[in-house]
Amino acid sequence: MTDSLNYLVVGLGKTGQSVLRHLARTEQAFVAWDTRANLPTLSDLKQTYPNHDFYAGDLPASVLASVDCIVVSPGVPLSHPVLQQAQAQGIAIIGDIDLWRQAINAPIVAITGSNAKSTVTSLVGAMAKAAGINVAVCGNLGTPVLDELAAQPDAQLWVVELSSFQLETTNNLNAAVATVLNLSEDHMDRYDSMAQYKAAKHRIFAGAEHVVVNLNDENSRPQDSGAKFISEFTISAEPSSAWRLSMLDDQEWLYQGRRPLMPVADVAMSGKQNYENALASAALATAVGVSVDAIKSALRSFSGLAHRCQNVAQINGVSWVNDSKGTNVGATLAAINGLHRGANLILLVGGVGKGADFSPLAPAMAQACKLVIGFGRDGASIANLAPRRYVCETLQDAVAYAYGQAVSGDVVLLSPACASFDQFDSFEHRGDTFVRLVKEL
Ligand code: UMA
Ligand code: ADP
Repeated sequence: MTDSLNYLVVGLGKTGQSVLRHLARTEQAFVAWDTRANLPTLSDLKQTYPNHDFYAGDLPASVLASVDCIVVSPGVPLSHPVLQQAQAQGIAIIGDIDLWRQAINAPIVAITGSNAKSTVTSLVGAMAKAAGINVAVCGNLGTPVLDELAAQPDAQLWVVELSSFQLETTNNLNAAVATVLNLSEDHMDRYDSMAQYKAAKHRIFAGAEHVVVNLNDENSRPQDSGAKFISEFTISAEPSSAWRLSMLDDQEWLYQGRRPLMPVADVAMSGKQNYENALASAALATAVGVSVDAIKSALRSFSGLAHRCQNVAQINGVSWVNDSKGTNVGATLAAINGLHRGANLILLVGGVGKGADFSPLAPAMAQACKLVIGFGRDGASIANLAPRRYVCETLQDAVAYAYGQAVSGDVVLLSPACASFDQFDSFEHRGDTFVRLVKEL
């Protein structure tokens, strides 16, 4: 069926290609454009969609005249002059999330935040699965929502990770439950201010029936949400109405309000940041009717995602931890605070800093790190904030130096506070390289 709009799909990576497949499946008219002149997939795409026009590099000025709606990929900034021109002409600009939203009826658990999105999304998915719900888990963490829609047209529940980039082009999500888990500086090469970044994140609350709020981060609370229900979580013991952490018989427990759920010792993930993630996930899952038994069962078995504070080896009493997904200051702070025992960390930092202010790391590095090793493009800018430091070129140099300095009881932590693209394809590539280098020691 066609709604007789003529679409322009902008950006032809994972998202753009999922949009092409969706528009082709639903027999809609489209043309497509990637601003990269030497797009390697161009000839394959033209072959797959022979009846559609594709443009790479500059977009001919005449194209916009015949377009009704633009579907923009998250990596393409809305400040691009062609998109600005389209906006001025009154052409609708949306993202893949809006197309998917129009096509589904099942309830949505919508998750954003600067950190912990992927962990919480996967964990809520595991909780729903444990409850026997046919759940689709997708979005920024990997599978584009429209590809998941094709794979799981009958999903009973959607658990979706949304980035600020995706939310910029998302209108009226109307989630069953939505959360901004936390907010700390990230993507400052795309946003003019924290206020602008926060405003993008808070679009997740539009039309939400229930919101889940982090009491330890005021930026998590919607300003004027019309939500019917609010649940709150905290890593403190108070208030007693919240999802919280509190002591019971000399053990720390997860609580749902006044009701003790389980001791943290039974949670498969470790570290305080992950107990916080457990509470947020439990609150979200409860909001869509997942049972306490299913929640507890998932918490006992879900051991976390790769590249997030993952133990990779124990060599001569030294622990080696891969937190390659620590791509901003907030994540690296959480990793330092979650792992140090006194000043026993050797921290490996650096890569592409995305315009961030690294100074909030200085006190934690001074207190918790016996040594900070900087590598890559912005490694020196971070390491220079630490009293004990070493600066080198590559991750390989950093691992070799750390090996020479570490003694039993130390933790060597790769949590770079930066994106990886100066020296690696992705955070996974960086983390896998670290694991390989450590195994070779
Ligand atoms: N492109 C242009 N013009 C531009 C910028 C990019 O044409 O100005 C083109 C590129 O040439 C390329 C394509 O757009 O061909 C890439 O599109 P994209 O950058 O939007 O990336 P996708 O491959 O579509 O992947 C996106 C998310 N990437 C980004 O937001 C940058 C993926 O999140 C997400 O998993 C995927 O959609 C599925 O939803 C990655 C990410 O880094 C993991 N996200 C950021 C984060 O988590 O911090 C937001
Ligand atoms: P995202 O998808 O938001 O990037 P991930 O679950 O992939 O989130 O984790 C990203 C980084 O955040 C990792 O370095 C992880 O160790 C760190 N992290 C995990 N939980 C928290 C938390 N509750 N607060 C801050 N950082 C966290």
